[in-house]
Amino acid sequence: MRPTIINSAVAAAALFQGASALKWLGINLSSAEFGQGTYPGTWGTEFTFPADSSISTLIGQGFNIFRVAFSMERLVPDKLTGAVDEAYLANLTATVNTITEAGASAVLDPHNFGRYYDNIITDTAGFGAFWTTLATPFKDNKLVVFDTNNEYHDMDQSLVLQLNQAAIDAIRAAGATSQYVLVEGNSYSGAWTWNTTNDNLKALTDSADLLIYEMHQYLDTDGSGTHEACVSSDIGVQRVVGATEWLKANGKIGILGEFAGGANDACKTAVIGLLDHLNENSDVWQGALWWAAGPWWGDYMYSYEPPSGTGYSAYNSILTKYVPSK
Ligand SMILES: *[C@@H]1O[C@H](CO)[C@@H](O)[C@H](O)[C@H]1NC(C)=O
Ligand SMILES: *[C@@H]1O[C@H](CO)[C@@H](O)[C@H](O)[C@H]1NC(C)=O
Ligand SMILES: CC(=O)N[C@H]1CO[C@H](CO)[C@@H](O)[C@@H]1O
Repeated sequence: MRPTIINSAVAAAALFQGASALKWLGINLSSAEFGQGTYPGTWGTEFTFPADSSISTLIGQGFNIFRVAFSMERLVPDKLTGAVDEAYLANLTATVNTITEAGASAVLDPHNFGRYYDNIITDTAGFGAFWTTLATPFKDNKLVVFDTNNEYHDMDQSLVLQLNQAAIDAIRAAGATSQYVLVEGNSYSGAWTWNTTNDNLKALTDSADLLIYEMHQYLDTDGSGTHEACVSSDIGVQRVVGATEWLKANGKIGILGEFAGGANDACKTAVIGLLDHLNENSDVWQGALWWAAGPWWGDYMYSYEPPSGTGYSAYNSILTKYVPSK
C-alpha cells in the first residue's frame, strides 16, 4: 500500500462533511451465480454462497444493503414456470435472512442478463411466473428488495420494458406490496447511456409506487468494469450526470446497483466524486453498491471481501464515509 495515495483519497473524502444523505450504501455479494453455463453445477465447486462472517463484518461497518446474485437456472431448473430447487432456495433464503435479521436490506438479484439457459427471455408471462415463484416466499420480509434481472443487453428495447413490467405485476400480485422493486435497463443498465437507451422505461407502472431505477456504472475506458485504470479523476460524475438529469426530469428514483474502481489514485478521486454527486442528489439517488464481495474472488481487482480483498483494502476508508447514519 502506498500511504500518500491513501492519504490524498482520505483528505478528498473528508471534504464531505456531515451525515450521508443516502438511504443505502452497500456491497454486491457475488458467488451463488458463479459457474455460469454449468447448471446446476455443484455447490462448493461451481458456486457457493456468501460468507455470513463477511456480511456481519460489512454490516458492522455501516453498510446497509447487499445485492445477492444468484442464477435463475439453479433456482428454477426446468423452465421459467417450473418448480424451485428447494435446496438452492434454502441457501439463498439463509443468506437473505443473515442480512435482514441484522437490519440491512437484501436485494434478490437474478444475475441472468435477461437470459435463461443463454437464450433471451421472450416469454413475458413465463418471466412473470418466475417472479411469482421467487417473490412469494419473501413477500412478508420488508427488507427484501426485488431486482428484476441483472443487466439486460442486446435485446429489443420494448421487450426490456415488457419483462420489467411483467416482473413488477407478478411481484405485486404475489402479495409483496411493501417492498421496493428495482428495474434495470438495456445496455447492461449503464448510467452513462441511460438517457438515450432506456428512456422508454419511464412508462413502467407500479401499483405500489415503489419502483427504483437501477443503473450500473464502471469508470474504465469502455465502462465494462474490466480494467484497473479509470479514464480520469472526474469520470465518476461525468458518467452519471445524464442519468441524474433523467431521473429528475422524469420524477424517478435511482440506485447505482454496481460501481467500482481500481486501487489507484485516479480511481479513488473519481469514486469520491461519484459518491459526492449521488449524495448531493439524494432527492433522486437512493444509494450505491460496490461490485463486489464474495468468498471466491481471490485477488480480483475490485474484491470487497473482508479482510484483505483488493477493493476492500483500498476503498473501505472511503466508502464508510458515505454509509447512512443509523
Ligand atoms: C446448500 O448449502 C449447503 C451448505 O450449507 C450445501 O451442503 C448444499 O450442497 C447447498 N445446496 C445448494 C443447492 O446450494
Ligand atoms: C445524456 O447524458 C449525457 C451524459 O451522460 C449528456 O452528455 C447528454 O447531453 C444527455 N442527453 C440527453 C438527451 O439528455
Ligand atoms: C464487472 C464485473 O465484475 N462483472 C461480472 C459480473 O458478474 C458476472 C458473473 O459473476 C461476471 O461474469 C462479470 O464479469
